[in-house]
Amino acid sequence: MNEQLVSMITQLVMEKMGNNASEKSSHDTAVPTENQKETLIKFHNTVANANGTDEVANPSIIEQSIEPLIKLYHTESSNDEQSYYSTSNDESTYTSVPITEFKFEEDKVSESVQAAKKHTPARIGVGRAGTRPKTKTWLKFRLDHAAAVDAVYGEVTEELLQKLEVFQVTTRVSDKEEYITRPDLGRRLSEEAKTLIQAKCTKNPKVQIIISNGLSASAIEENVQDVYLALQQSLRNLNIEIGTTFYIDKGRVALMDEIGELLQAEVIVYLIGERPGLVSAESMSAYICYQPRIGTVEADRMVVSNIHKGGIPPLEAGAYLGTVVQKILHYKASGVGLVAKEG
Ligand code: B12
Repeated sequence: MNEQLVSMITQLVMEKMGNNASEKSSHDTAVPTENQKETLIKFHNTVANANGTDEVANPSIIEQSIEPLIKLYHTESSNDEQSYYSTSNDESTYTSVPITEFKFEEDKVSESVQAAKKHTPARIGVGRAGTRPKTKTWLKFRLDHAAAVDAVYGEVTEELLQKLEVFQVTTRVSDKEEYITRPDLGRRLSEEAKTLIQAKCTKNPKVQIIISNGLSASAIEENVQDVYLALQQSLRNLNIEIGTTFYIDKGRVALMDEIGELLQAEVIVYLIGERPGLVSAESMSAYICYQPRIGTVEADRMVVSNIHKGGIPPLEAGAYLGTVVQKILHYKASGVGLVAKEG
């Protein structure tokens, strides 16, 4: 439905509600002939019919027995402009209604809020309609929320894993509900995973790269190819040897400790989907740790977060991660330990 028509309908209904139907406008002259008419919309008085009974429950009865309150016709005028005409059951003549273009009311925000809006995609200064959010704000919120749910419940495709040439392992989590409610199970490998990793991976790697959907499969789908490619190139340029990369379904960050223990990796770079917010559902993080082992404290981990096209560009992030790994290997520490050693 176009905006002009919405505006027209709104105006007609408001006139009817205000009993202004008899007030004719200056456009009241044009009366469409029968062959010009194409009934677009009929408005019935569904609150109460002539007998005072409510017939909303059965629209077919309304259709057959009661004249609509307003009928709206569409005609093409000679200069190809759209025109709409209305008739109503309490008037004997056709009435054309002046068409004014519909526009959303501009948001009135102070200069300081306008300045702040330039620096953040956060929902600030979005106005309100009475006590509620405006329709466009509400629809955007619903869209972003739906994208967040899709990201959490979605899966990384087989096709992507094949392109990355990685094999897949599982954690102790059986499904998404359990993944969300039992983070501890996402921090432990399944027995099959341990066997597979030991069979397929190079032991004692300088750098072990691992990938997991975590809390956003969309983040991995969108970013991992570019980040992985740039990270591999960066590490190769720095002559840092990479182990055998693999993919973990439903992993949590601290799972890197068990993997570090199993493979005796010097550094682990863990590419994982971030919990989606309502700004981006496609944001990926890289968690890095020097010699992660069972019992590693959180302070020894580092994170490069917000990797997506609206944040840190994936290629840039990959290249940067290589230099972080180099520094970690040099100082033999990560996180707070690295900061302390760097001085
Ligand atoms: C959820 C969350 C938390 C939760 C984690 C609890 C949990 N069990 O989920 C809580 C509230 C505890 C938390 C704490 C902190 N967080 Co936090 N957190 C996040 C958030 C919103 C999502 C993380 C996520 O999706 N992880 C992926 C899932 C799959 O991982 P997970 O295994 O379920 O959870 C682990 C990680 O989330 C990790 N983690 C969470 N935050 C941080 C921060 C750092 C520096 C590290 C190394 C790890 C880490 O700890 C969890 C348990 O192992 C991110 C925002 C983002 N855009 O990523 C910020 C974010 C990662 N956190 C941040 C910060 C600064 C912190 C704190 C240092 C705050 C503080 N001053 O205390 C602490 C550090 C905690 C730590 N583990 O070392 C920053 C990191 C900035 C940076 N680039 O260094 C982020 C990016 C937020 C931001 N925009 O500022 N965080």
